[in-house]
Amino acid sequence: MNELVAEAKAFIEQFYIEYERTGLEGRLQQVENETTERGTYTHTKEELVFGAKLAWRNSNRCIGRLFWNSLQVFDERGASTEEEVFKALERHLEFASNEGRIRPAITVFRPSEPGKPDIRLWNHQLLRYAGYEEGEAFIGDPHSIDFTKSCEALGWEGEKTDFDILPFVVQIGESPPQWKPVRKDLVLEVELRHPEFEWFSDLGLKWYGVPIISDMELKIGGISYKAAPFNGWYMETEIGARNLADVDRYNLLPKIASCMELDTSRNITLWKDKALVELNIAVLHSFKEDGVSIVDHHTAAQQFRLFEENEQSAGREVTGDWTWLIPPVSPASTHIFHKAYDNKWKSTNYFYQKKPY
Ligand code: HEM
Ligand code: NRG
Repeated sequence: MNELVAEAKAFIEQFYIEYERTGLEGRLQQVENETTERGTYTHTKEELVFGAKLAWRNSNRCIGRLFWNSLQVFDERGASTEEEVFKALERHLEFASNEGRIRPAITVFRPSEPGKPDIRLWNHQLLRYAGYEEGEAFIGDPHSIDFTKSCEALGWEGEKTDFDILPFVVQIGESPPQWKPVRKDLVLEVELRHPEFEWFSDLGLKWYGVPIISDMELKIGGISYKAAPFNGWYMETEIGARNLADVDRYNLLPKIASCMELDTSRNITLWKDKALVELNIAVLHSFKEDGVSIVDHHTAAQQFRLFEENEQSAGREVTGDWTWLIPPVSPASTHIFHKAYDNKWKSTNYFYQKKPY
């Protein structure tokens, strides 16, 4: 039995067992016949919905998995032109943003099939800030430098602010990639301010509201969906302790510490730690005040504990990647730090894939 048939059968069986469906044998036979004839098989809508949710439940690095079963799945396997893909991305953005009450969602485009060109999204996230190298200095997000160059090569031009939203870039097969600016009315952003430090808003910092990872491959029962952008909401540390703080990202700790008038000449003042905490407070305060969903790392850890309990009750083992699950701020203040996780990877999951550019 070939590998695809084996993976397909294992997935279909899991679906029928978890959903307590009858008719497993017939469906297995169908999948095997179809795969032998065409070299692939087609998921039913229900299998696709379950598969996308299951892939989230199996994401070892995700602390947000308590909500795996409430994922909204948009089936866009019928989209075949770049224009149709752009439209579906806009719909996703609008649905997910929901004026701040963010809804976890995934849009699934057609899978890889023999004889059909793949659909690929070049963006790392549907919303992301451009990055430019200007001699020694950077403008914007250094993480985006390569992709920004690709966009420029395709004819896109940014305003060269620190927060230029990059365009959607879609490629079908070997055709030239097509790009489209993201409609401004669809971009939710939060300007950052601090509940006590009045000077904070003068830093002119902001971040977008919805993280929508668009460069991972969704694999369900051996079928590969290379374009399947998904989103939840942010945990504050992703913005406040990494995106805006990492030395190779926006690198803002020295500036914030100096505005706080901390002694940055000696490590023992813990100026970086103090600046980090205040930056994270500013992120939480601003998102909350604007009514944009966000979770702090303590609440996220509690929710993850509930997920672990739910899984145990259902008789399933929780796999996890400890190095990613612990939050980057005060990790030992969460229960996650104090236990071990099995980092075995289940095969229905979200995977990294080779960049198309
Ligand atoms: C990773 C939180 C929803 C799949 C992560 C990380 C955090 C997180 C903090 C680590 C990111 C990093 O360190 O860069 C959340 C929260 C959610 C959520 C608060 C709110 C609902 C989702 C959804 C999916 C998902 C809806 C998929 C359907 C993943 C995957 C990773 C991840 C695949 C690993 C990404 C990578 O390897 O780069 N999540 N998540 N998460 N999450 Fe979630
Ligand atoms: N750290 C990245 C986003 C990674 C995924 N995080 C989520 N996913 N919250 C960043 O942009 O900071 N999600 O689907 O909600």
